[in-house]
Amino acid sequence: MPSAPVPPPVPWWKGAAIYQLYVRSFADGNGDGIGDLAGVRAHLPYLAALGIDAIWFNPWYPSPMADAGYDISDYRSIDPVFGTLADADALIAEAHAHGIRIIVDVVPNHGSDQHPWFLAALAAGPGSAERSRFWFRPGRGVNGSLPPNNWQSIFGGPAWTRVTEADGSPGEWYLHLFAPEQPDFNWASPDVRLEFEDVLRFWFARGVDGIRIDSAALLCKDASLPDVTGTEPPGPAHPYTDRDDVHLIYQSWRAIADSFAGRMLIGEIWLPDAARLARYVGPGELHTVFNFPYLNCAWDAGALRAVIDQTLALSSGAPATWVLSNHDVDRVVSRYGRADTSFDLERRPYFHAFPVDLPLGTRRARAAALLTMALPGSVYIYQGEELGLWEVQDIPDELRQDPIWARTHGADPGRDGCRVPLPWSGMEPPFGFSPPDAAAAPWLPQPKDWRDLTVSASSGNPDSMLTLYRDALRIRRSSPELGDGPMTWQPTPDGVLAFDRAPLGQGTGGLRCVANLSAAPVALPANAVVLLSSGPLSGGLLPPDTTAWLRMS
Ligand code: TEU
Ligand code: CA
Repeated sequence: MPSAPVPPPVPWWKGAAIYQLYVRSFADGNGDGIGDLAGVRAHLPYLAALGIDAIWFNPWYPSPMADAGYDISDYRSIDPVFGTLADADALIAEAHAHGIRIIVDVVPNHGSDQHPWFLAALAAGPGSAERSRFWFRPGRGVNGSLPPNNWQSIFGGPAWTRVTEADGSPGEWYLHLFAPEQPDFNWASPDVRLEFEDVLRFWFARGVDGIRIDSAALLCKDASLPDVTGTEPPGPAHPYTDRDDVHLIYQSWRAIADSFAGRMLIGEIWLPDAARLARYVGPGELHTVFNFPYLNCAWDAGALRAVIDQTLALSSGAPATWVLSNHDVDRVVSRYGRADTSFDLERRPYFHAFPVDLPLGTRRARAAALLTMALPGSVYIYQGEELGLWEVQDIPDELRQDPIWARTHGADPGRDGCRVPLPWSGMEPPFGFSPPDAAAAPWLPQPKDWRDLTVSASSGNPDSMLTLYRDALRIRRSSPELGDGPMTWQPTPDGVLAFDRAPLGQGTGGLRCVANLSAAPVALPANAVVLLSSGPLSGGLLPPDTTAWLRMS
């Protein structure tokens, strides 16, 4: 008798809850004021108890830290400030023992100006093979004193910096879409392609379960380096964003990932056009991409529903990802406490000009957390979101670290406000981030008022954000309806979102999520048991800015 066919295993990332861990700001093991791998290892039980399935680490490689580690000088090691490769190996093994998978950040668009290839390119001079791995060009104008074209750095200022040649003369210019310390690699160079394929294999062989690809739509450039007019849409005609040839790179990366079992590729791609975004998760390419339209969306039922529908329609079989926050954007409790609750990282000063109503923002962030964790697919949680940390907008100028601040001459405050070290315990800074005998203060100052948001203060508190995240993640893990699978919208009054999650093939019913974004309380269905709600019900009604998870009978 033939046995019943065994269904193929569901890939682990399809419904995973993934914790984004920004190492510099997570926990400092050795007291130098900077988070490190020892600090992460000491707190793995915290992450296991939180109920996450995987950790994505922001770059942990050797780096001069001109852009907090996104300027990498060695893609196969660990920065000494964070630890050693042996620490990383131990951390990967310990995380796996907790059932937690590991995703690492790979930055292929650019390296560090201290990367051996860039130093070799400087030394070798114009026309050399070493320079062909980057974008070196003579300048325009008299004596080549003007940049080769009009491209601007995403961090402000020109995207070109002039070098001094070995003989001391003013020389060629090199391209950097970000800071000058981050020269762009030339992806037309076979050396570059082979190098990164090898970097992928290096980390997969060490047991890493996934790769987050930084600035993934920017790698390929029009080799004629034309001026931009600012009207080119991302795509084949754009000189450097979302060009067609970038897909060939990810097809070969996918083949490498598939040659190891169960490894995942996620792209960081900021594209306004959902159809172009969807191409990256087409057949034979990336497994998932970050859902930035969802992150940028206002706290508005109609707008959110449109983004959710668009996300699910365009994922072409790839699991959706849901992300409220990351290390580049304002913290969610601050965003939702402003009169404009949308976000756009290119207009940060506009958003920072609004006053923040923190209690309102926190109530909405709680509701958004339950809405997000109920949607079909995987969810990303940026460290500190589970504590309800706010954007620190009043960091003294002289302590700001983000190159965006300096390169825009203070016009854009940059991203330091979402990168402030986590508060773990105690009544005053460093709130257990560093050991008691620490030699240095945390690398960014923590607000005194975070004493109420520490992990210790939150742990015993039934009303804390941490308790909500722990409860939600526990229910999400133990409910087959949640994570990957279908969803069905339910009819609702204006400003209310409601949908059912049911296990595949079982129709509707099961678990219902109701989010009230309207100004009036709404009734909940009679045939429901409330499993969890982001705030107290009042007289059996769901108040404004509150979400509930219901078990339907
Ligand atoms: O961010 C990429 C980035 O800055 C995008 O937001 C950019 O605005 C977009 O690609 C423009 O089209 C990543 C990292 O997340 C960030 O922390 C780094 O600073 C940056 O790359 C450079 O590595
Ligand atoms: Ca440290």
